[in-house]
Amino acid sequence: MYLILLLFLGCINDKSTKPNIIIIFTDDQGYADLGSYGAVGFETPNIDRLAKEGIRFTDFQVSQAVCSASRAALLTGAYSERVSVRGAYNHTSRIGLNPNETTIAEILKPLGYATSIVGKWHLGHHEMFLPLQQGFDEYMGIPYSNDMWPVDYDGTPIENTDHPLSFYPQLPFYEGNNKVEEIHTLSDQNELTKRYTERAVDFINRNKNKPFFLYLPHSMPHVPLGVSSQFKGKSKQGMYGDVMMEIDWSVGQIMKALSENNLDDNTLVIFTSDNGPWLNYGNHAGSVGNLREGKGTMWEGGSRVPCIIRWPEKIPKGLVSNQLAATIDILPTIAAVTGAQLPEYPIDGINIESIMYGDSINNPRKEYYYYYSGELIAVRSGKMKLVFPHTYRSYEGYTPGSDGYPAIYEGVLGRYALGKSELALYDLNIDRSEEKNIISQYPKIVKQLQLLGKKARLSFGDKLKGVKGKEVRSIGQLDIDRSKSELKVNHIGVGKSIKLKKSYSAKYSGNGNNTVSNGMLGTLDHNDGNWQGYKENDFEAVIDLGELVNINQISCSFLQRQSSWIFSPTEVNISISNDGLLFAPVKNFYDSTEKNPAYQIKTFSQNFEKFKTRYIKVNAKNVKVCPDWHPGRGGKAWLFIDEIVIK
Ligand SMILES: [Ca+2]
Ligand SMILES: [Ca+2]
Repeated sequence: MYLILLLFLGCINDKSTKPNIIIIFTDDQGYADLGSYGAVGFETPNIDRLAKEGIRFTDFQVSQAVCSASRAALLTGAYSERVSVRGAYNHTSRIGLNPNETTIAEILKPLGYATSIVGKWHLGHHEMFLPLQQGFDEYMGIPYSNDMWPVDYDGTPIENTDHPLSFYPQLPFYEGNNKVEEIHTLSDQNELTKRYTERAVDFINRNKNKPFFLYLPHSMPHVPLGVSSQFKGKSKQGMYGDVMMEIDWSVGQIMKALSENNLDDNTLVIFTSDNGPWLNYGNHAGSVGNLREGKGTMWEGGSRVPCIIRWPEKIPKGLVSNQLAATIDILPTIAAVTGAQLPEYPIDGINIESIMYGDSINNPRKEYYYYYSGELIAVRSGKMKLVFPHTYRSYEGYTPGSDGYPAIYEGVLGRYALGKSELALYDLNIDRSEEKNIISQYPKIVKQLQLLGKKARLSFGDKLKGVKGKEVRSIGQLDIDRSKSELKVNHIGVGKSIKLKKSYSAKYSGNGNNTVSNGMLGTLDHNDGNWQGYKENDFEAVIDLGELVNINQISCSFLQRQSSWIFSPTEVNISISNDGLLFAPVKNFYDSTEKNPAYQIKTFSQNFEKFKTRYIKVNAKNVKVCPDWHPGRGGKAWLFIDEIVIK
């Protein structure tokens, strides 16, 4: 009886002590933009209090220094590359975090947690990708970034359709699965932090009697900055400081709500940022302190963010950890402290409870991969970071913008300089600024890190080396994709010799020279390795069948994915020859380049009766530059081909 009672009590106890979880995720906030991390010109007393009463990390990493990718990693506990989320989605995106992926909200739901997201989602804005389909009970906020709207940098609404920003529709604001409002002006943006905060506090009050998970990805301090009248002009730094002070106020309101509901001790609060500051906005961007570069790069200024975790019941006060840890570690750590099941499919995060409780010597995380948009930029082992040769967006050597405007570089508003890095080794213990390349001093470590790079590439691939990863899972697609069984086609041209007139891009090389005669078709994903990309160039290939062969069909297919600047051809010409010298045209297709956000594979196919030939030439015309209605107007356009099928 006693034992049964104990078990029974144990059960009750377990349920009542499941900690509440709150993740506050700021947007584009720099490493040094909190009092406890050295902020200059403004104060953040409420967030500093979290640090004093919990643990503060000094070497905390995001998976990729850009919005969508970073959020995918936080919510799934997997490297962004594993779940194929890259870059920052906008209203034209036809993809999203795959609904099959398991988020933090979804591991907590079976334990009876109430779950809410308040703020910016950015993992796909079509209904199948929205938070309610990823484990959240409620959602209020914007689906992508607050600068994706038809408003000029000075706040003037854009009516002139020639303006590049007129590409965007009005910024939608969602409640659940529905758009309920639009954000039209800077004064609308001024209210966002306050509105999010009120909703977050309301959620806490409504759910004080059961465990809850609150995910609060603020829209701020991402440009265009917005701050309520209560904080306007309050900081010495200017508008950015004002915005940070309001975010700090917001944290104070949340802590107040916890304490008023007696939830203070049993709530685990995490405060961190999605990536480093967008430095070309100058005084409207944050600060990296002494770190190198910022958002959009995997130098520490882009990837390293502040992170504070407070949980009075378990975490000792005032800890500072210099251990390597990352946003991907949050999911497994939450799973460990709540007893939640880990996702069914492999993830990359590690339970860092031991660090959280004060172990400053042992680190369960030994290594880390720095990826950016499919490129393996660097690898870490302990404090050693090996950076691979790559080019990157650089903020150095030119004057940043100011007061809401980005920098002008080479006469173009918002353009970045191009940085170039050689193979370099940095010891982040003594050189956080990544200034001293010490590669020649540590050949053994370099060798070891090169092996780690190999391991990373095997798992997640590397566009810099043209390698495909074995562990990559597919992105969620709105459009119907080719099924796997359709991808392999057997036809007469497979393995036959092929001559290409113009060279394909090294970045989208497919399977090299024989890509269009290897019997493999592509999917809607332009990164799947089966597509060959031509930048500005036309495509022209001659296939030699080796002898005169009877054929009855020639077809070829091209990808249309306009949001990635990939357009189907304006013209496809097929001609044939018996000697390889004199070609006779057999079919010309003409196609227009209409605005079409759908991802499509366009096939051009011609049938023949009793027809013999040895050489087949296919020429496809690239649209060359993005049309006027496209955001990349005037920029070099892509043509993607996967196969010339001969039957
Ligand atoms: Ca961001
Ligand atoms: Ca192929």
